[in-house]
Amino acid sequence: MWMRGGTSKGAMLLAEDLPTDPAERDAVLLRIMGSPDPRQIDGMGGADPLTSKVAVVSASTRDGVDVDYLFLQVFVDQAIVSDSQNCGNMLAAVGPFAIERGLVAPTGDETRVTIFMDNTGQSAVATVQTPGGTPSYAGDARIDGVPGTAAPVPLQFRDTAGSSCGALLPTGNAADRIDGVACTLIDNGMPCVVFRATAVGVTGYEDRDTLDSDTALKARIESIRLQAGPMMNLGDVTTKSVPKMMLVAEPAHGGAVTVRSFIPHRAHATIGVLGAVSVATACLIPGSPAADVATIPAGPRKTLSVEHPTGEMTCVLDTDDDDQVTSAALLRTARKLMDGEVFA
Ligand code: NQM
Repeated sequence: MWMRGGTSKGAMLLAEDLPTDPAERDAVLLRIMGSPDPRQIDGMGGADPLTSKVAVVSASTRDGVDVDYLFLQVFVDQAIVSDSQNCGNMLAAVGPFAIERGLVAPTGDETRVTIFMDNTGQSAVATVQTPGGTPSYAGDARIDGVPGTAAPVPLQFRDTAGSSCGALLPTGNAADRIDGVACTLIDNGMPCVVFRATAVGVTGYEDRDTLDSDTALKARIESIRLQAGPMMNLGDVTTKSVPKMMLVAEPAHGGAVTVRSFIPHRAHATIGVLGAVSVATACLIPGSPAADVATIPAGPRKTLSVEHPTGEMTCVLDTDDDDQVTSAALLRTARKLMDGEVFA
């Protein structure tokens, strides 16, 4: 099944339909997407990392969990399939897909689907609209980066701190200096390097194409990324899609913070879900470059509007008495686009 999940799009596959050997599986996925090729002309991929994504789903044997979800990023112009990151946008499609394929039985007008995210070992809960016992994709929810409206798919995350890096702040510091740039190395569901856009010579308000065509900027960001990887317990990240690079600036439209992200070699059209949670969390850490530019609401439940190139993403963060983030919630939508047979 081909689905849009949030502001991403890709293949939704049952684990049982793929080879069990990872090398064989990856070869099949490269063929399906048409990689490596900048145009992905011989496959289904959309010549963009945001439309070259795969969700592998299976019924779960874990207590309290409905389905297991493995996210795979198929690189566009390299023969790489990476499981080094999670994807909260494609996650929005997993609940409806699991119901469509009969892995989860609908429970009235709404069905809560608990999803184990294999890449990082945490669970998320997606609430799917199921009037009449089937997923409904039509509705009034609007998310920036997607035209029109659709049925809401709220996502809730818990215990995402240190998902891939072992700790929220893998170096223990609010800020580290790499190539002279103050950076927060953080992982609240997505390993991210957060630094001021002005520290690398841009404003943070540029559009995607302007950032994507700036090869000198990209080289500077990649140098920081390659040094940050081992500091974040990620090892050599040359062929990995993490950490994501997050350029922050003061909010421009009444939100909490402005972000331009690199994922990691292309600029993002919007922002990743867990990427946004990680940046929003960085905004709450005194002494971080994000806290320097952010406007933070008071109170234990913080609604942070993260501004991105085509709008904003609202993250609702719950914090404890020490201002530590304990859970995060976001609104996404998803849509079934095609169900059929793909030829590898
Ligand atoms: O951060 C793109 C996306 C993502 C990831 C990326 C995502 C997340 O927008 O949870 O959703 O960062 O590669 O799909």
